[in-house]
Amino acid sequence: MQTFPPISLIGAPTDIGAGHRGASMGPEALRVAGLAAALAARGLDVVDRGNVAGPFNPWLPPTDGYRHLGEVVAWNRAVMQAVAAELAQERLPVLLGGDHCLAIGSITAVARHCREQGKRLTVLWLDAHADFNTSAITPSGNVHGMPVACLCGFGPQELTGLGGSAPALSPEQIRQIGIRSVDAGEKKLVRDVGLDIYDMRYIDEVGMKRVMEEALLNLGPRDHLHVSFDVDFLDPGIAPGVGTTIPGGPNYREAQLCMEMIADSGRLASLDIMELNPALDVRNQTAMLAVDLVESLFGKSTLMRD
Ligand code: HAR
Ligand code: MN
Ligand code: MN
Ligand code: MN
Repeated sequence: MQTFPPISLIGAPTDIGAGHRGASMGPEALRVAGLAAALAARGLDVVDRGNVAGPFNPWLPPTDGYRHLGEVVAWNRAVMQAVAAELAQERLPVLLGGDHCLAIGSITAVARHCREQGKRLTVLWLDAHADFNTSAITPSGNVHGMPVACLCGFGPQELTGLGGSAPALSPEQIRQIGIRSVDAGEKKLVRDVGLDIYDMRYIDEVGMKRVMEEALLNLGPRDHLHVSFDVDFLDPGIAPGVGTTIPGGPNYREAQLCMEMIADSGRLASLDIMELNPALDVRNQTAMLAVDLVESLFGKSTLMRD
């Protein structure tokens, strides 16, 4: 079993990049669902750093293909700084979203930390969506549909260069799991860059076990594994509390196996929990499910394997 460094929870209460209001309440819903206590009960050292701050959501239509670009940049800068501060103290940052545009700041900080420490970074992107849109092809202008493209250098300079000049990631560092909604222009772009996508069709055909074996292949002691968990990865039947539900996602056991196999890899070093929208949830069930899955991600297992 992996021994984890001390964990820092960082809330980012905004829906600035989303198409529905309400992800701004995500951090508090995860706290109410008992995230810190659940991790502490596993013997982990957990500190809740509270929330980072940023501009309010003016809820305006897109301009030049982006909604709220200035505000998105401000929030991502705040997130990047907060995540970098935890990594610098050799702590494991857990970002509580907030919409998924904030993964730009989070992963930019992680990528810089890995570069400085000579670590190899791999990002597992658990999502219904590829999040690889650009201003030219986005159907919505919502930046939560663009973070993976931005991290790979496709996007506005303010976001692609958040941590300096070079893109934070190259496409070979990313493995996407659970994908089942990709827009037409986005589809062409992910093919062109060769993004490694384990979509639902592939999960149906070979099963979650083989998918995770392939996605986690060749991780060694020099590897830093970042998990960016968009809660809409999960089937909406078990996780209704997200802004953009897409039918046909992983069921409870498939999602648990995915998390358990990540835990078994022993390489988890940073995490985002994103897109939880309490305004659309039912009695906080999606937040409680997310906490249950994150426990597995940190090594909780059935009695047969402890
Ligand atoms: N692909 C659509 C768009 O870009 C919807 C994106 C929804 N994104 C998220 N994050 N919920 O994955 O507008
Ligand atoms: Mn480190
Ligand atoms: Mn999504
Ligand atoms: Mn997403």
